Amino acid sequence: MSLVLYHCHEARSMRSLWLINELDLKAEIVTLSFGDQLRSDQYLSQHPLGRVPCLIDGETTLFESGAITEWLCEQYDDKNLWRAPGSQERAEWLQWLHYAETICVHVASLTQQQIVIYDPELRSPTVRKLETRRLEKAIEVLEQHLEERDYLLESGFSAVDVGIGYSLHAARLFTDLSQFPRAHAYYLRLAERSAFQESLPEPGATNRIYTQENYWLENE
Ligand SMILES: N[C@@H](CCC(=O)N[C@@H](CS)C(=O)NCC(=O)O)C(=O)O
Repeated sequence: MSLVLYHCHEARSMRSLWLINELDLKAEIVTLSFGDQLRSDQYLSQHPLGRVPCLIDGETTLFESGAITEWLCEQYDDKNLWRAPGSQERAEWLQWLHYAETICVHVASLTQQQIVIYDPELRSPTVRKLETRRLEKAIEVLEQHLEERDYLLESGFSAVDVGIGYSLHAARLFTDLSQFPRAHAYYLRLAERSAFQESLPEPGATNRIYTQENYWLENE
């Protein structure tokens, strides 16, 4: 096995890095800055849009964090993080695998509004409000689901908690997670995992997308 993961601090590639850590896999992690390095010819030859994550596994190159989750589980899971076709929780596992992106599209839009669009004059308070509300509605679904369980699947922690856990990690920058007590407790439970902590940027790391504790307080 020879794995290379292209990563930016706290981008969606954190899902892949966290899962690599959960599975105890050896991988070369190439951390790129969120900017010009994503647009180099070398990187564009791996990922046609110049985004992260991108995983190279021997002869196989994959982008899309959900596909990478599925691939890593399918190839290497020995910790019961996958639910294979035919298993009882397969449909639920697939649903949450992709629901992670339903949450993240709103985070991506808010990141664009509050960070990528540098000139405040060009930002839209209407888009920000709309996307924040849509993000909160998406988290409310988790809040209901977590009523009688600690993890998304009844059988316990699995790779889909990594996908959704990252989405909450990013979402907490744009809305106050404490208004969703169960989802918040779930996030804090996940954030205690050593594999999660090992996928965070080192203290003092540069090239971070997110440099503030949160971006919602400044809008209140
Ligand atoms: N659906 C894709 C989204 C990938 C994506 O948009 N990644 C962002 C970081 S979170 C990125 O690389 N953005 C850089 C850019 O758009 O230039 C996935 O889950 O992998």
